[in-house]
Formats: sequence, structure tokens, C-alpha cells
Amino acid sequence: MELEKRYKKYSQLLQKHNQQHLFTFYNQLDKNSQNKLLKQIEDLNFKSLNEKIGRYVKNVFPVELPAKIEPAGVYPAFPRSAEQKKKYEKAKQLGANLISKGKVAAFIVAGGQGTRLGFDGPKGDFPISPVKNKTLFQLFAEMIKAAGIKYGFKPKWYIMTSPLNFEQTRKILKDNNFYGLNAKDIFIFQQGAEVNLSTDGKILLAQKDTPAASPDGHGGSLKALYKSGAIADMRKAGIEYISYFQVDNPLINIFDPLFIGLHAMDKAEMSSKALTKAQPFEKVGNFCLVDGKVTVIEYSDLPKKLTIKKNADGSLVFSLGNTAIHIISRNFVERLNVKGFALPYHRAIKKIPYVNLQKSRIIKPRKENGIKLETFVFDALPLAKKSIILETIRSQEFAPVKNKSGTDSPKVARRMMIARAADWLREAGVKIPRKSDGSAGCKIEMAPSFAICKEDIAKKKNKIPQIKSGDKIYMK
Ligand code: UD2
Repeated sequence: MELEKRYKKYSQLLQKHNQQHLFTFYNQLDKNSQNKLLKQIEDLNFKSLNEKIGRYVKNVFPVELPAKIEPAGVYPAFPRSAEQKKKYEKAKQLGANLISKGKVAAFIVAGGQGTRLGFDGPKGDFPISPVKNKTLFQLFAEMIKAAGIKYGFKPKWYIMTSPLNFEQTRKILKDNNFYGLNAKDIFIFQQGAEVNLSTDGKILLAQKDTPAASPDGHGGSLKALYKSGAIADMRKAGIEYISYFQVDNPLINIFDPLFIGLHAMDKAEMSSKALTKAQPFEKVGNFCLVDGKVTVIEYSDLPKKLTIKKNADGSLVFSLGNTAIHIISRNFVERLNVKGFALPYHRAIKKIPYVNLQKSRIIKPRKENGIKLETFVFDALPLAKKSIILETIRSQEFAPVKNKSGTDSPKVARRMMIARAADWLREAGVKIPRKSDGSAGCKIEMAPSFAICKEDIAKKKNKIPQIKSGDKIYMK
């Protein structure tokens, strides 16, 4: 349809939905920009837009919590009975078997930017390793490559970016020769976006020809995996399990036979790893049981009474924190998409730059002025027919890099990377120099090619040098 006709059609539609301000500058735009704006308006789903405005802008209700919230059951990190030990051993074997048959793929949600770290660019490009300063992306790529060699299969890596950092991420991977992986084994795709709304339900304009929008949250991955063709690609490659992880955790164990094996054995559809919270109010989601379904309730939403509730032995009743590490069955993602599903939106009130319609220029607001809507992947847990949780040990698998300093900072993550390497070496009988506070008296970086789990060390013992206090050691 020619421009003029499309303009007329959408003018009426925008008017009907009270969004006609989007055309304020239409007549000032050149043909390309007019076309660009029309295309973005054509992509809007007005029915769901109205629902969102009604539910998340105009009539906002406080988060409705279920009446009965119970703690969720968990497989402990170490088996507690002979029977459980047997099950874990079987699961490990099954998991290793599934990995070596190429039935498990790595999947990273990498839509996030390094903004909170004061880093300009995709967070995956943030340098983190303690000796070589490798980036998060490089570490993950090396872990994936090492798993391929260890288990004798051709690993595939699915990478979801946001529309904002897609090109940049692609360039980073390409410029670094895909960190030694095969380009054709990497499938990179974009998540969806959600328009940003003013507090009175109007779509904000980011530019005169562009409605303001932001990534639709990591929950968008479940739709984007399907829409992008990643799921079809997995099916073709015989991949049945998706190992989901976040871009911020350099201690992730991507191919964990025990976790994969337990998920498969129990015929679960979406499973999670949990850690024991460091303190009741730690900023991680809480694993709970609601109507018999595993459900994550964000730290900000769990009532204080439950957050601090203790068992007779003094431990927290709601002790299981969300690490955002999941195994998701490919079938589950297919089923959701074929049947149709919707995850709830979470709203965040933010400072969103916008074009002021009267002043006709971009304003960077000092106060919160708009609403961003996101979905969260863990809200899919209750949709799974079965969901298991495996406890993990923080020092072994969870060092998220989120803040510039303090908790979850690069400094803490680097310290934890060194501590884990020292731990693995110590367990293999290697003497580690210690500082007076017990921490490692040396800097160690263990490349994934050296070990992706502590059991790998045994085979490398002859490659381990003597470690002296103050040493800076890189093992590959
Ligand atoms: C998340 C969890 C929290 C806990 C914690 C563990 C939420 C709301 N909270 O906190 O419960 O599990 O992680 O570390 O998730 N991402 C995208 N696209 C988006 C938004 C995010 O790909 O549109 C990715 C992002 O690149 C990162 C991950 O999702 O890998 C988590 O995002 P975040 O850093 O915003 O989550 P955070 O730290 O609030």
C-alpha cells in the first residue's frame, strides 16, 4: 500500500486507540522516515496494547500473592541417603550420555548491557577473568568448546541478544573469531521489544519517527527461541535439552551431567538450580510452591513475615534463591508456542528519554516519567508439567557480575574465580599458599581448557606447577 493510504488507515486506528500523537511530526519527516514510522505502527498489536495499558498503567493493583505459599522441595547438592546417592550416580551417567549424544545445547540470555557496571557495550564483552582478563563471552565460549572435547560432541550455542545490542554482539563474536568455536554452531537471535508508555498510557516517542521501546525481558526468550527458528534448528540437530544461563555468571557450569540427568530422569520440563540464600533479604528470587507448582516470588514481593520465617533448627523456611540457571526441555518451549501462552508483565517505572510534542525536542527526564514492561523466564515454571530444583553451592557456581562495587561486583567475582580454582587444586592434593584470612595467597586462573569441573583436575596433575605465595598462574 502506498504511504498516503497507510497513513490514513493508521491515523484512524491511532485515533481510535488514543495514540494519535505518534503522528505529531509525520508531515515533517522525509519519505524514508515516514515509512519507518508506519512500519513500527503496523507492528503494534492494539488489542494487547489496550489490555496492557488497562492492567499495568491505568488500574494498577498491588502484586497479588497467592493465599498459600509453601517452600519448594529440592534435591540437595550432595545426596543424603544411600538411595539418593544411587539416583545421583545414575543421573550423572544419563546426563553425560545425553551430552555426548549432542542432546544438550547451551543457551545464553545476553540482552543486558553493562550499564550498571559503568561499561558501555553488551555485558558479555565485560573483561572478568583474574589473570588474562578474558571477557564473559570468551569464558563461556571456551567452556562450551571444552565440553565438546570432553564429551566428544559438537556443541551448539544459542545466543539471545536484545534488539539494541544484536549488531554489536555479532561484531564482537566475529571480530574474535567466535573464540575458537565454529561460526555455524552459533545461532544468534534477537528477543522482542515492548513499547514504553507514559504514566497516562501514551506510547512515548524516542525520536520523531520512532516509538520508544525496550527489550521484553528474559521471559521473551521463550517466544524468541521459537520465532527466530532456534527451536526448529534444535529439532533438526536432535537437541532435546536447553541449558539456560545468564550473561553475568562466570562460574556457570553449562554442561552439568547431574542437573541434566535429574531433569531427564524425572521427566521435568523446566528445572532450576537454587542456592541457599546468604541472608533472608538477599536480592534473588525465592523458590516457593504455589498450588503444587514451583514458582519464583521475587525478593521484593515475598512478604517480610515469610522472608524471615525460620524452621525449628534456625534455618530459613524460604531459603532457596534463584540462580537463573535452568534446564528447559525443547518440547516444552514448542508446546507453549504452539498452544499459545502469555507470561505476566512486570512493570518498572523509569526515566525514559522522549520527544516533547510541544517543544519538538528530546528531553532526558530527571524524574521517572514512564513505564517499561518486561516478562521473566521463571514465570514459565508453573506452566511446566514437572519442575525440579537442584541445590548448588555458591562458591562453585554463582558469582554474578552486576554492580560496579560491593556485592556482586567484578572484584568479588574475580576473587571467587580464584577461590574456586584454588579449591579444586587443593582437593586434588595441591598445596595452595594462603593469606592470614585463609584466602588464596596467589592469583590463579584456570582456563576451561584445563578443567570445567573439579574431576577434570585429576588427569592434569602432572601439568600443575608448584605454587608459591604471590604467584600469578594461568593454567590451560
Ligand atoms: C535476576 C533475577 C533474580 C536472580 C538473579 C540471579 C530477575 C527479575 N531477577 O536479577 O531473581 O535470579 O538474576 O543473578 O530476573 N536479559 C535479557 N533481556 C532482557 C533482560 C535481561 O537477555 O530484556 C538477561 C540479561 O542479559 C542477564 C539476565 O537476563 O543475562 C538477567 O537480567 P538482570 O541482570 O536484569 O537480572 P537481575 O540481576 O535483576
